[in-house]
Amino acid sequence: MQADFQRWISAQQTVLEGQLRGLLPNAQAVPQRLHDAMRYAVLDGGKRVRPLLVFAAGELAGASEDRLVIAAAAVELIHAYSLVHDDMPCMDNDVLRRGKPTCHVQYDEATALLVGDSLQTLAFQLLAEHRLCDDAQRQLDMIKLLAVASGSRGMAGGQAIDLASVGKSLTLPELEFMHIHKTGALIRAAVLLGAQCGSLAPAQLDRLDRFGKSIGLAFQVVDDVLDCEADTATLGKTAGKDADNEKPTYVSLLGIHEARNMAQRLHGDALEDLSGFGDAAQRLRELADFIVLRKF
Ligand code: GRG
Repeated sequence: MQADFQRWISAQQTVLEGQLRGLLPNAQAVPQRLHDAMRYAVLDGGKRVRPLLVFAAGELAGASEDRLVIAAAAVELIHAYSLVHDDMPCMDNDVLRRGKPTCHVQYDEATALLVGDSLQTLAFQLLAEHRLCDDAQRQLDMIKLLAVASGSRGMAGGQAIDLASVGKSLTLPELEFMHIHKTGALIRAAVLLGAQCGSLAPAQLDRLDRFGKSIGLAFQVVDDVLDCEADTATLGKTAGKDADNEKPTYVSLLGIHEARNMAQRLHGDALEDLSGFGDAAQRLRELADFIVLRKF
């Protein structure tokens, strides 16, 4: 990874972390246990890929950082909520996340459920109470964009299909449909929210939308490969869960070699979608490389 890109990532992660610390309820505020658990689930962990996409797309669209950091925080709160719920015994039943005990293990199931609920609503509270752009209608559209990407037509819907597909074999289009929703929808929303904090022509937004779709799916294909190839310590979550849970994945359907090829093809598509943007899209290109080449 280029040193300059590494510095940019660290700087953006620090800005986001500071904002999240201030935006999350204080752990001493009643109800302390819930607030403490919310902070446990969000702070000091994760790659922050979705916020980084918000920042990079926003940079391309000339958005100001004070607006981008709110959109980035909202997307990360939705992501953190989804991880907390996904780890619960009624879903993936996992004990390790981001290198530490999952929320329901560290606290309890009822608290974890409420943590997810509260993180999700906090995300929308932030989008409603901070100015993200100069046009009120566009801001409402942005809130709707995140709601649709998170709900039954997006991430939660993809998760429902994922849960229903355990032990079944899916066709490639069915697997793609599931992952475009479960993982891809929020990644795509991150790109578009960042872009809409700034100003781009409709045709440029369309290109970024296509970029978000390709890189969102590439993220999941790489996730499937890493689940097979990386170890638990590197991932910070239990490796090999997909096979153990008899979940259809790109690896189980295509084999590891073809899955890697597919990630490369999607990476190429994503870079192609950025081709008209010149240097302004450099951070998005670097993030696309990072998503496809990552080892964790
Ligand atoms: C519970 C509504 C609901 C949805 C859950 C996101 C999700 C849907 C489940 C997580 C399970 C999983 C492993 C999905 C595959 C892709 C993914 C989202 C991985 C985790 O994201 P990273 O790698 O995690 O960005 P960090 O910890 O780096 O933020």
